[in-house]
Amino acid sequence: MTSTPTASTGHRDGYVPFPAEAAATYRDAGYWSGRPLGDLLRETARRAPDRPALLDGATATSYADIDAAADRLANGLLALGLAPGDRVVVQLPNVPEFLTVLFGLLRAGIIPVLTLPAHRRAEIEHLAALSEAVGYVIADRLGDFDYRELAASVRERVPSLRHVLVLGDAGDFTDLAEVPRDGAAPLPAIDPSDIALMLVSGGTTGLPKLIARTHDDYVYNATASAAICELTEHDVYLATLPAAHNFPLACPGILGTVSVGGAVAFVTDPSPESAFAAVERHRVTVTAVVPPLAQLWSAATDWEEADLGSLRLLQVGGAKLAEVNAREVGPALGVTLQQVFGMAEGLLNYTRLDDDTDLICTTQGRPLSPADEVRVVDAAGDDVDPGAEGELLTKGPYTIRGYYRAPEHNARAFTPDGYYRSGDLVRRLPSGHLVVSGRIKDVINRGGENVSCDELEEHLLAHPAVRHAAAVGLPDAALGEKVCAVLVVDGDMPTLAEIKTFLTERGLATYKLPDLLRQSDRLPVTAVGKIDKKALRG
Ligand code: OOB
Repeated sequence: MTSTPTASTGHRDGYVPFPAEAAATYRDAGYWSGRPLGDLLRETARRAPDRPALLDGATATSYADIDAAADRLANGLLALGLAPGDRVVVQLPNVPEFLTVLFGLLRAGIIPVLTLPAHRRAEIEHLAALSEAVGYVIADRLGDFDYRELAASVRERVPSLRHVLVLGDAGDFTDLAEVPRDGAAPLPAIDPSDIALMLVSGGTTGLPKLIARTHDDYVYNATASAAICELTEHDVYLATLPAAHNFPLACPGILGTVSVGGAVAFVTDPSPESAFAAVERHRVTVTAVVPPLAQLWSAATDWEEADLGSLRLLQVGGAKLAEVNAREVGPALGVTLQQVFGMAEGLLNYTRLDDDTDLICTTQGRPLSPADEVRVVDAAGDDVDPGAEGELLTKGPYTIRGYYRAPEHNARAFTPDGYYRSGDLVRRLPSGHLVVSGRIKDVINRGGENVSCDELEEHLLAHPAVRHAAAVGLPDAALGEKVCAVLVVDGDMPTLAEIKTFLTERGLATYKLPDLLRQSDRLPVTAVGKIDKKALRG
């Protein structure tokens, strides 16, 4: 007799669950619907089997076909010996197979650990060891990077890793296409309060942390986001940012689009040339980008010829979009701009589609859910006056209560009553919209005066020659730290004296003026494309 497999509980060691009382509230209020994440695809496939789920080149794959492929892969993975509750590191570029792999794992109750294509040995080894991953799914190569070499070295160092599954030329490993597709193993019953998948923190210090998201919370994350963005089955979502990142995955992203029966397309190269061609070809209506990319796309409309007429909504988030840039995006690309201030830990803030232009261009949105609890506090942890700057603390129906297997860090990163300390400095407007003013730690201490990097960068960007700007503190014998501005410019590099005059005319205090300027061709970026301050400080 075959019995339905259930997950062993090992994967829950080191998981911080929602307290029972909070969980009951979220369930009773309907935020948690009790559905496994894999059912988002199942439900759409039942309702609209023939609608296109995936657009790739000239091919459209239907919901029914993707649904069946996910089941077959789930069966095959179980037949290979993987078990519900196991963790599998997934590191794929933005290829169509991402969708089947993700849903295949979810259907088998196997927990994907979603890493980014730009992660390298230090991160993958750490994440595989921390999650005690038994599997690692990669593509053979991307550009001139060979993931099989990375897998070989990770496998040597992480004893739990038994299966390396490769999309493309598998070499010594297992070809993903050869995972048995005729397995008859029954798919496990999924507990919706259990861990669905793990995201990697975008944290600015130390090694990345694992963020375990439950079926209940992530279904809500994706479906409520789809509602805010008014996604319908007529929408086509382009995964421009790495698909494993929370923003393109579920805000509303790929999962939100699947939940309403829209179509998803992928690009591995987010440059205007490649992304605009994809927009034109697939009649893309929605996509999400980080601010440097939004700027590049806006500028590129001057020279790229592609027809972007289908695009209705451009979501920009992941880092602060300066007001000057925000004002350009909508008119340049002919879209509604939506600012999204989110975090893999949970809380999402969106400007609403019908917010007025000033709100859209000067704020980073307001919380997604009526059940999101947001506090803005001072250094002592007390609520600041309305409208004043402070650190954002939050808890709610889709915000974690602790990182996975990180008890010491959790003691600092969460308050005793369960709020996540975001480290983000914000001001809250009477409408509930938040204005992000920096990171607690992204401050230069110049002879005892605090200079907010974000504030200085915003002023630098207003200079007509400055395309990108980053302010960093450099060690200084006299001052402790001095202010260095790294600039990417169009045309001639302004002199330090010119920049100082410009900033002074904008009313900036003298102690905030840069002590030195550096010119750069490009600023270093993180795995998802945000400006990498850590690397700049070197
Ligand atoms: C998103 O998620 P993460 O986990 O990569 O990074 C989160 C951090 C936030 O704590 C904040 O410091 C920064 O990135 N951030 C923003 C921002 N959006 C994120 N800072 C200023 N303005 C914004 N609009 O980056 C993320 C996750 C889901 C949706 C969107 C972004």
